[in-house]
Amino acid sequence: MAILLLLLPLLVSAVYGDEKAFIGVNIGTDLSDMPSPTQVVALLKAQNVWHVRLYDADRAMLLALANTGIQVTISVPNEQLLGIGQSNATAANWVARNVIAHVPATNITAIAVGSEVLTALPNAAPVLVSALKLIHSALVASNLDSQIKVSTPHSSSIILDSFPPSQAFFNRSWDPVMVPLLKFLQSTGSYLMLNVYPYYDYMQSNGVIPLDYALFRPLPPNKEAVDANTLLHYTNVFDAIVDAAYFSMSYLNITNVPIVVTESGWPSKGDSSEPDATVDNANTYNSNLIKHVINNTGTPKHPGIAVSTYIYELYNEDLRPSPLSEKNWGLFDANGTPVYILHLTAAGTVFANDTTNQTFCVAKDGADPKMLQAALDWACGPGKVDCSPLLQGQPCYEPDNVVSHSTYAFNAYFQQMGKSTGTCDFKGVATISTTDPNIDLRTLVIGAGHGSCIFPGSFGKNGTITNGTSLAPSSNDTSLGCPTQYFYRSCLFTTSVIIGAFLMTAVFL
Ligand SMILES: *[C@@H]1O[C@H](CO)[C@@H](O)[C@H](O)[C@H]1NC(C)=O
Ligand SMILES: *[C@@H]1O[C@H](CO)[C@@H](O)[C@H](O)[C@H]1NC(C)=O
Ligand SMILES: *[C@@H]1O[C@H](CO)[C@@H](O)[C@H](O)[C@H]1NC(C)=O
Ligand SMILES: *[C@@H]1O[C@H](CO)[C@@H](O)[C@H](O)[C@H]1NC(C)=O
Ligand SMILES: *[C@@H]1O[C@H](CO)[C@@H](O)[C@H](O)[C@H]1NC(C)=O
Ligand SMILES: *[C@@H]1O[C@H](CO)[C@@H](O)[C@H](O)[C@H]1NC(C)=O
Ligand SMILES: *[C@@H]1O[C@H](CO)[C@@H](O)[C@H](O)[C@H]1NC(C)=O
Ligand SMILES: *[C@@H]1O[C@H](CO)[C@@H](O)[C@H](O)[C@H]1NC(C)=O
Ligand SMILES: *[C@@H]1O[C@H](CO)[C@@H](O)[C@H](O)[C@H]1NC(C)=O
Ligand SMILES: CC(=O)N[C@H]1CO[C@H](CO)[C@@H](O)[C@@H]1O
Repeated sequence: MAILLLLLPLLVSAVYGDEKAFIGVNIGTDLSDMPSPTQVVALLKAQNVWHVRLYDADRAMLLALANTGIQVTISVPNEQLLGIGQSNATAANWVARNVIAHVPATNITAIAVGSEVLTALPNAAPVLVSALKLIHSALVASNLDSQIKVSTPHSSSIILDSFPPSQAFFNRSWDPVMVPLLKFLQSTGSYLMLNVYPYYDYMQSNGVIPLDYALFRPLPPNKEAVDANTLLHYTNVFDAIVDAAYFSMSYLNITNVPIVVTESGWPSKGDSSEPDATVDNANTYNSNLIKHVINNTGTPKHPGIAVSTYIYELYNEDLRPSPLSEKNWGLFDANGTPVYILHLTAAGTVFANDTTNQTFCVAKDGADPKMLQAALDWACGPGKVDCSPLLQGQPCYEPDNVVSHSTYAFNAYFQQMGKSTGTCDFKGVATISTTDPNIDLRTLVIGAGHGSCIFPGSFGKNGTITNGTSLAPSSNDTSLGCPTQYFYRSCLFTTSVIIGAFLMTAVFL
């Protein structure tokens, strides 16, 4: 028995493979100003997102995703399910139009047939498995079945008694669908698609589920949930739900179907009845979720087994119906501006860059222009900031005033010095700000006709974070010569002043 138990994890990992878990995003399109497919793809690339799920098979979107390396899950919308489930020809047609027309240029890797059909459209449940099978046989006919998986996303509410996870089971009313469905997934090497929303579990628990447990925050040991049957410790709701799904499958004797979480997220805003839909909570949930998934942590039942997850969702969808939270699940607004900056220091591979503690250095309000000028000259000279974007005709020349130019230079210096303590002072004329000066200034003047002045460490129009490396000193040159052409007005420093500049360093910084 002991040997069997020890072997089990090995068997599972042999069946599941040693795939690395990935993070993807869902792309809902209920926006009044939906970005164009090329803009969407630009954002995905800038943010290092290589896996997306569409809620349909929009032609323009699939064309924009062609030759990008992005892997795409497309969907059969619920409205089309009845037709497809009842007619081989309709299913074959759907595959011809939405799949065969796009592969291999567009890397379609899965088809989600319907969305939460058992709970959202129970009338279509009798044809669900048939729809999956007909789509699959159309793929087989085109020899695409090994590269494109067919499945259907479920709401986790079909799992009953989900704590402790070891006692969970699928609502038995759905056995006539779930049993053949799981056999289909098993025989085709596909996976169970599951939508996991600790937010709703937390909301509906009336205080039984601690917020920290839903947000993957550390719990005191006495608050950790322990499954009395398995003695497995659960440190977060997400794992408990995924394990409940594994146990529900094994209850039906299915032990080798992996799980992909097709939706998970947290809203950043809600109405008065949704006090925990906040930017902080959304950021904490999604940041922790991403770290958890990418680390291949797996779950207590299947540690190390990939549970790839698609974040819900890329954009805030302002056209979604009430409550307010429905419109606020997105990571970005329609302009591609992040709703919040994820804390991903360790993850690093998705969502571009860590901007934890995003801070900027700006000219102080009401600072003496002469002091600003002196500090600007210092930054562009001894401070080694590349001030060339401030030259006439260059992107950051406008607005041509000392406040704007010194803000650019102060911020560049601050970013280049790794924002270390004391590097945003400049004799008291600079101050740290949490507001992106690029966004502030752009709405005022920068961008009018120039458009591309992007401050180091700030967001570009794409919502991408600029590297800042181009602003680093380009060489080690210690001569501290006076690169006059970079100066806002003129080089105030003569050689004798350079020595003074070194002394001033201590005062300025
Ligand atoms: C598509 O994605 C799969 C991973 O599922 C990868 O193995 C394959 O190389 C990709 N194909 C193309 C054309 O990029
Ligand atoms: C359905 O169509 C596929 C081709 O798309 C074909 O291989 C299969 O035999 C058809 N099945 C039925 C039941 O007609
Ligand atoms: C199980 O599913 C049936 C059919 O949808 C539903 O009527 C019933 O309320 C569900 N049971 C529970 C406990 O949710
Ligand atoms: C699962 O397997 C057990 C033991 O083989 C059997 O008794 C049980 O009926 C099976 N359950 C299902 C749903 O197939
Ligand atoms: C990452 O995985 C290792 C085990 O593989 C685990 O010890 C560690 O706690 C995980 N880290 C996070 C942040 O989940
Ligand atoms: C963010 O700021 C906090 C408080 O100042 C600090 O403890 C933390 O280390 C910072 N994180 C990063 C990544 O700089
Ligand atoms: C968006 O970003 C790409 C590269 O990341 C850049 O080439 C392009 O110019 C940017 N577009 C705008 C409008 O900033
Ligand atoms: C950031 O700079 C490094 C080094 O110059 C470069 O390799 C990388 O591609 C840049 N990243 C972006 C997003 O521009
Ligand atoms: C800067 O100078 C140091 C010491 O002379 C040298 O090791 C380093 O490679 C130089 N860096 C660059 C970017 O030239
Ligand atoms: C935390 C993090 O991933 N920072 C990265 C931001 O991007 C720069 C340039 O690509 C990297 O050097 C940092 O490591």
